[in-house]
Amino acid sequence: MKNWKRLMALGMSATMIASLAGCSTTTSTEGGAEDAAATTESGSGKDASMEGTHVFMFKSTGNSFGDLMYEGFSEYLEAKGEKTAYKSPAETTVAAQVQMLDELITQNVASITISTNGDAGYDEVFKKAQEKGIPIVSVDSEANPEYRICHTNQAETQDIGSYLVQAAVLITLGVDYPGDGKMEETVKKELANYSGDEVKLGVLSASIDTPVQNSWIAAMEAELGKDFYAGKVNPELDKKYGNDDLTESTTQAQAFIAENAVDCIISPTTVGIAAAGQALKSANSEIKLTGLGLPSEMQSFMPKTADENAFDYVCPYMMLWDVIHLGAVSGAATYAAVKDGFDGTAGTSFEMDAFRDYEAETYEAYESGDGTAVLAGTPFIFEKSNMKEWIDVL
Ligand code: RAM
Repeated sequence: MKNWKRLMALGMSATMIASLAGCSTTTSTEGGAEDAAATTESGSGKDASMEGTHVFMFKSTGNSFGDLMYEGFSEYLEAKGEKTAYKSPAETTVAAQVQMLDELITQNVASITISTNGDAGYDEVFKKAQEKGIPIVSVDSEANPEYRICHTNQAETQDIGSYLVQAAVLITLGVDYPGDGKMEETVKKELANYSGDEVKLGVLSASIDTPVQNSWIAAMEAELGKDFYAGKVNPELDKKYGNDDLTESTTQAQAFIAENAVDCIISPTTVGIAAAGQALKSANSEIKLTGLGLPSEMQSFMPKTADENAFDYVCPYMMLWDVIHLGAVSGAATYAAVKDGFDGTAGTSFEMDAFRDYEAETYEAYESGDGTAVLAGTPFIFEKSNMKEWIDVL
């Protein structure tokens, strides 16, 4: 029996919780396809033409986060009788994605749903897609607003940035997860009584160009600008980049350990946080860790039962959202663009069918940066009381 109440962290709706807890069929292909042409296709097998196929492209292969999004994307679209394919380059670079996109567009795919590796460098290939009438929807990491129908946002950017900083400060001060909706007030109270050395936070990110991580880092910096941090927490983040590669992220985590200049590392990437967890644990470091992680990948670095001392572990608590549902929402946006004339203009909407335990829902596009987005969910906390039940789910 799941502890539903415990899962209500950070305002997650009951429907979403039920759905996430109910989806135990995760088939993460962990590190699965390492080769450059890594592909998973539904439909009639390897030699099938890509024409008419809905392509899902993640930043690179070998990342369970991308695999889980594709799981939701393909499940949603296949239920509608559509053909899907998972295509990601081996390298987490703009150039590698652009080359792959170019080939797919030539093959007349039906749509492209993408998590990008950068803000710039896609114009030419996206223009080619537009000219051929192939819609582009982005998810997780934004595509250029000029060419996308809309972005599928996992959760409010500022919320993610604020919660990550608040968690890192509380963890540094040795304070357990204070409970739903209580993070900011607890940080204020704890810092008001704090007279120790200035807290210094580090960030282990993906690539220096990744739009989504950079937007979260900007949100963290905005959070650190709030009055109650002044003089207590250093407003500058010490940033390092592991390129969403396990080896490079480990090297960067080891650099944090060697320099010993930060109290807590925030890693807003599932690859980075897992690499840092292992590096900090192996080194028996006093530096603590939080960020965005998958419970299955973080189980060795986090407490798993309520009676444990969270601070015996490298990462006392962390957060994420329903990755599978996020992929499904991007699939629904793409489907609406191809079949129902959804053009992503602010104020326009599409209907998403019921998905697993989520009921049918209408998503309305809103202004986001220079383009528009739909909002898929909210972040929630994984901590000692709920970790165990999530390890098999995400
Ligand atoms: C990683 C990716 C992705 C990010 C998640 C949290 O797997 O970098 O972009 O959203 O982590």
